[in-house]
Amino acid sequence: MRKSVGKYGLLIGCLMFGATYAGAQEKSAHAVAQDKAPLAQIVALDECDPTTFNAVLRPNFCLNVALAPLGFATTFQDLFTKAANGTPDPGWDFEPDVLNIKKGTTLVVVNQGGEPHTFTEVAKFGGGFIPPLNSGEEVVPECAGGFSNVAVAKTRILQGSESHITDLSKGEHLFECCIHPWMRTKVEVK
Ligand SMILES: [Cu+2]
Repeated sequence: MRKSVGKYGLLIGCLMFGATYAGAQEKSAHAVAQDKAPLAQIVALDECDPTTFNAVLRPNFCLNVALAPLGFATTFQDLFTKAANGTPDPGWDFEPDVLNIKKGTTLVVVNQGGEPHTFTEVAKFGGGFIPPLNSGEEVVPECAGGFSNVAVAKTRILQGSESHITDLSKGEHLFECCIHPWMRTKVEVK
């Protein structure tokens, strides 16, 4: 009996998650439509496993959006192991990877992952400020110093929040996460 209650609980949990997720999607699409300036959205994603991340970092560092009980999560140790092997976890991602926009468009960067990210403009893609996650790449100057560097801290996007980037000049702009530097997006402004 107890077991079947657990199963139903999980099922209801999934249905509720689906409804909340759909609601959030609808709301952000609505907000985009309402704004007069053209907007383009980039989504930050990750699949952090709350149990292992929070044990190492702090309680509630990784919020459970990855459905860890169903296996859709990467442990803290696995994230580092994959990066060290040169095959960083593809669940940590900015979507889309390439974006073409017209000048005057506002970029809306939404963190739908479970942990903080940065959306930091760099001259050249490279490593972030946590060397074991860099797959051997050098730390890029724009990420150096981590959050003790105000310029880096300003580009941080917490879970469930969004950042707006305006006034991008014509040409190519490269953005990466200074924590998980394989999260990369190229924005072409025409
Ligand atoms: Cu990140």
